[in-house]
Amino acid sequence: MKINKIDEKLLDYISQEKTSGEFLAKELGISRTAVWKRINKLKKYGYEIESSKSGYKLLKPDESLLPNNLKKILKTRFIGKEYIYFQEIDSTNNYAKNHPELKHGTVVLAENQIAGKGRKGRKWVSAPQKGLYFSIVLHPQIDVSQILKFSLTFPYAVKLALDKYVKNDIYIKFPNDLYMNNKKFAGILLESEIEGDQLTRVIVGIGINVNNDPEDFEGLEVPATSLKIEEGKTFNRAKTLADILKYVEDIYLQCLEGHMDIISKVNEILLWKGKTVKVKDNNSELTGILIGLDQSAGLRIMTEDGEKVIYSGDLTLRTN
Ligand code: BT5
Repeated sequence: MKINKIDEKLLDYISQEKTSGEFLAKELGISRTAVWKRINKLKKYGYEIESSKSGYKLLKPDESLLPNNLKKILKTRFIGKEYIYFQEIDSTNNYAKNHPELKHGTVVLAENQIAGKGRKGRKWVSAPQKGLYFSIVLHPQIDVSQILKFSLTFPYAVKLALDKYVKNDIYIKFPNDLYMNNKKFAGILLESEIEGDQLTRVIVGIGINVNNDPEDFEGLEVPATSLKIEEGKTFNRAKTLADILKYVEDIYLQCLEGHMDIISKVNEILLWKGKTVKVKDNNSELTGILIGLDQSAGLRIMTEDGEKVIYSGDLTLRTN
């Protein structure tokens, strides 16, 4: 469900001060009962709204991911200038894919995804109102051969943005998951459109467990965690999102202009370097010591048969 303009206006009023139902009804051109119904709907979606005889007041307004709040704190030039906000959707990546008209830099965000996607048809579990689930639409015009290197921009930018707020070290698991204390707290799904040998449109889907609780990960096959669980505090999601978008923009531009050696940067924080890992890709599997990234962002693995470089696959730590 998309929060419509009337909901947004209503939230804008009650985020500033306690506002009477009568005033809201007049300003929004709806009845007082309709105001009350909308307030109840918003409460159901997780907004903390204080209601009393004298009116309504939104609690913690600076933490809301609503467009009016994000715009106040966003410091980017083009990423997030167009911002589409959903209370609930199937998948923000699907929405972006199905809307080719979306401009370069558009961000699509949802408080809840009922069919959040991972890679290879896997699922991304999106606990409502607790994480950050969004897609960035980019029109990069780069050579297809650069995709893997280009894809490192996003986990690296997320790591740098979060480093300011966290005590734990953040690692990147090839190709672009984010880990803390050997547990996954964020995943990235890139969906690309290619014309000739040019990458013309990329949808960068980013899912981050921010204030998620342990029970939100029940049934997952990988050890999962959230920033709140590892850091023992609740995060302001709006501020976190604004910072991430700023870092994504900066690193994206630096990489495109050739001012950053993203491969070396990621190499420094690559998860499981020096450890024995298993890499599974479709029907093949190999085991060896993870050496690091090569110049094309492929993963170097020292196997019993010598060094191999892989460009895709799922990594696990060999435990025996
Ligand atoms: C990913 O895939 O990690 C990419 C996830 C991208 C999610 C974002 S949310 C916004 C945008 N819209 C979408 O529909 N998707 C993107 P992959 O590497 O294939 O990992 C998927 C696996 O991670 C699953 O099979 C689970 O084992 C695990 N998983 C699922 N939900 C998780 C969560 N919330 N936290 C940690 N692990 C999770």
